[in-house]
Amino acid sequence: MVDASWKEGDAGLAVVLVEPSAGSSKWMAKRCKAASPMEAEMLAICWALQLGKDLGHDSITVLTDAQILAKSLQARRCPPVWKVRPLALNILNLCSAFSSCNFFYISRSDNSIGYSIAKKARIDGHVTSLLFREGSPGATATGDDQPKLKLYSYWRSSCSFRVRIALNLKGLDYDYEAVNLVKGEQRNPEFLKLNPIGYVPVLVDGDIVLSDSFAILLVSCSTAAAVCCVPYLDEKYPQHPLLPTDLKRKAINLQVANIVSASIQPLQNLVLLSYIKEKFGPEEITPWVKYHLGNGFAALEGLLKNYAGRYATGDEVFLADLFLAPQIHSFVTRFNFDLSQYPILSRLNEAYSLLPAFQNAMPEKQPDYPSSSTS
Ligand SMILES: N[C@@H](CCC(=O)N[C@@H](CS)C(=O)NCC(=O)O)C(=O)O
Repeated sequence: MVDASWKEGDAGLAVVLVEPSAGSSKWMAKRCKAASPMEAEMLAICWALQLGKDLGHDSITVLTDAQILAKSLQARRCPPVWKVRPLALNILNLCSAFSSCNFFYISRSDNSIGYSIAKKARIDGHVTSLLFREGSPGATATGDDQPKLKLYSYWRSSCSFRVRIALNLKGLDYDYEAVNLVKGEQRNPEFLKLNPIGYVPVLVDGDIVLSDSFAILLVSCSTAAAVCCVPYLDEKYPQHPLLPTDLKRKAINLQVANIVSASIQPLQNLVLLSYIKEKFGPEEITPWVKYHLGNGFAALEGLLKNYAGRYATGDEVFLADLFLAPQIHSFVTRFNFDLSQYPILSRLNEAYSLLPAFQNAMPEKQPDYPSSSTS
């Protein structure tokens, strides 16, 4: 599978080499110059053919989302754009190295991994080594030879909910390890070894233990560019990037995420509410939560006025949405507050409810969701 991302002369090329007999795939990406999107796509095709040839393959099938290109090359014709004729001849020449060489069209949505990798390569020239993987090419793969991800989670935890959405968006399979916060399992010595502060979520990825949703979603800083903070999951699993490339939108995503995770969620955390209940009485909980969540929601509503599209910062799902959906869900279902005074947040909530990655991350869908809602 090949794809290319192009903007103003810069291109990112991606090749996902699938070897069905070995049941494995290799993902590669690089940045280069190209005069047009079509030229970029053709450079990606050339690269794939060259790789196939170097690896000694006898037959090859190239899947591209450039429909006209696939059709022309399959018919061994040059595409109807004279500027790319030399490249087309190069491709057709490379074809003759194989006993069978086919070109087929693949839809953009079926080629989403290739697109994400190519886009990342265009923006971040250092991605080549990061993106070399082996394993199944499917969007769900973490790699055949890698241990499955394990997520320590609690059904109602909004911080775990954020990570569940991200894993679903990236199509990453994981084992769900329930930690019952109401029973105090987060303070078991075994769990404290994973996260000394006794909070979920914790994500175990091979020998890496990430015990904070921020660590999982945000803090791995790329050495490639000082300005670019690449989320851990994006760096390791580039499909469906969590941050936009546009600097302003990226900043807004980080701002929303930080408002939710630093200035709203901690004020509703179980450990704090238990403390308030014990020190000041149970009747103090609702006014406390209402006051602080109200402040936070008003700020978010104002902030998003200038950015929201179908989702928080435009028409694509990004980090801000991963933090907003769980926070809104707990506002409505855990505390039974009225969301209608926040029209943008209400609309976003509706939009999230239609997305499978969000639906499947919902508290009600988790294996530890209690059959009676007493927990
Ligand atoms: N900054 C942490 C906060 C984690 C957190 O507060 N987790 C809550 C659930 S959303 C928790 O485990 N609370 C346990 C308790 O209050 O005892 C993160 O983003 O992961």
